[in-house]
Amino acid sequence: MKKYIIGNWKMNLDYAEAKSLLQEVAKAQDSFDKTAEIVVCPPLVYISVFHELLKNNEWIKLGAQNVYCENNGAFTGEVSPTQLKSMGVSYVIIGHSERRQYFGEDNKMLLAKVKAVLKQGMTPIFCCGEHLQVRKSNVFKEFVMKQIEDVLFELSADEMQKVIIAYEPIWAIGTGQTATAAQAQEIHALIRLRLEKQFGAKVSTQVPIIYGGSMKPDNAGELLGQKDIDGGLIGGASLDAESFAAISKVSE
Ligand code: 3PY
Repeated sequence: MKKYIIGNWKMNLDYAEAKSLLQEVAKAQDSFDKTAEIVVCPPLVYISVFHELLKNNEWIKLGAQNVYCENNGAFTGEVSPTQLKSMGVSYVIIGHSERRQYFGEDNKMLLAKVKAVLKQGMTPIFCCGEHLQVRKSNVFKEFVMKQIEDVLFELSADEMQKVIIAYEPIWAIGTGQTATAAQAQEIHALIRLRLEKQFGAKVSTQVPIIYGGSMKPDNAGELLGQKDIDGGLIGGASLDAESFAAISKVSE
């Protein structure tokens, strides 16, 4: 399966900085793995300008960090799937731990978002992962599986095979601490097994399961070398074109 190298810029960079980073990434094409799917997810406010800037660029795909579940209506401040679609967005991050934690997004809302994004032919990147306390309590496997079951097991097999799953242990986000390759692989393999039981072998082998949480050039090789790790959702390191490219290269 092809590797997915997805940059989550979060709420960083002013317009001049964001534009210049996108231009640096675009100029560095030769430094990226040509076989990988390269996606940038800038703050929503820059999506329309990025759509224009990427008009003649076929290898950088545009992603959004969030979306609402309705296509239009009185939802002040929200952005809809059809609006994103009309701006050339192909991927949408859904249920990042920061959205669950700070904006109270629950499973019911996340399922509605996943379905709304699929309906527009875009790819949801569904995030799951456990807090440090949960990891320490030793029920972390059940915890992550429940996040997946409560949302993704409501989908049909046909819908499921169009989703990307991102496993992001919360204790490794923005902390500089990364899950070891073995810790990440253990959960990725378990997710794949649960997908197989629920949707069958064909779907389970088709769904990319990517890792997020302080992925950097110096740990990416080991993580991406694992059998069930199909790419990275990259935070801080995606804010530097060279590091972002280097992460893609180690997966070549
Ligand atoms: C991180 O690596 O910090 C992320 O949260 C990526 O989404």
